Amino acid sequence: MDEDFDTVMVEFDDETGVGTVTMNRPDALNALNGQLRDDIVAGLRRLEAENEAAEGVALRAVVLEGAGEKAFCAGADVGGFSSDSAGASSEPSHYEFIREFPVPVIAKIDGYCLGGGLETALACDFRLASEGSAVGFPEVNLGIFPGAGGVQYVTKLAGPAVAKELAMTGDHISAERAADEGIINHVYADDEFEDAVDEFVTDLAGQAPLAIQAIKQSAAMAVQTGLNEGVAYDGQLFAELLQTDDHAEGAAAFGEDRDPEFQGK
Ligand code: CO8
Repeated sequence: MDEDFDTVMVEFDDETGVGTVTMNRPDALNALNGQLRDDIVAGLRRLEAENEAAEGVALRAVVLEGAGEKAFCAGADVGGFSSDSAGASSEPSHYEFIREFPVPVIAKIDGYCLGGGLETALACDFRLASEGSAVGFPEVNLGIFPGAGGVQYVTKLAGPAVAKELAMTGDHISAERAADEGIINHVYADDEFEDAVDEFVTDLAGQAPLAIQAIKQSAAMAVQTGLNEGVAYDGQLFAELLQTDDHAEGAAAFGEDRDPEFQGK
């Protein structure tokens, strides 16, 4: 399945279960206007629809990337920003939609990842970057600040000093420094980037989908709640996973010394 929306391209590989959503405004460094934000959500919904005809879970992982040579995403579209970025809507924002999407979303960062673009990457489950990439929060230069939780996310990942440094200076930092600070998961040499991301994502897509979903839910709970409540929540998720066909398959495969084939049931 390949499908184009106005500002994103969507692909699905039914061999691996990997979907790709490509932000496609390369002339504006994939800056987020209202259409692109809506299309990211529409693209993810389109990919999720792959599960409808499948037995179990067809969609196993999603890669979010930016078209063109220069950027993952250079932030909110500065042109249409004050007029269209703050509109009240009953629909979830693309940030929230990614955060709550039941499948892991991997931000594939090759180039600039700034402002709302960095917040989009931070809403994803993983950030993989090429070594030439740069991240930052330039909002302060516009007299604002990262309005979609950027300081919150970076504080949780890297501590308040790093969050304040990024947001208060507006400086870009290298992917390597961002990885040292825990903001980016892995940085790869430019010529190894495509293969390394493919390998990471394909491996992830081969894991038991319901367990992966439970881990995403557990990690989301961990950043918002106390330890006792979080551990109790994990206990419920675990009890549910014990009843799944995937657990039976995993245990059988282990006993038979073969690779498991998980279906997400
Ligand atoms: N919005 C619109 N267009 C952009 C943006 C942007 N954010 N960034 C770049 N472009 C456009 C440029 O205008 C240019 O267009 P054209 O060719 O028509 O002149 C084209 O992309 C290429 O850009 P440059 O020529 O500037 O390329 P350079 O390589 O010289 O520089 C930079 C690249 C450093 C990335 C530079 O473009 C830049 O600094 N861009 C602005 C980055 C920025 O300030 N982003 C933050 C925006 S604010 C934000 O994200 C707040 C989010 C809060 C969310 C709240 C939700 C409720």
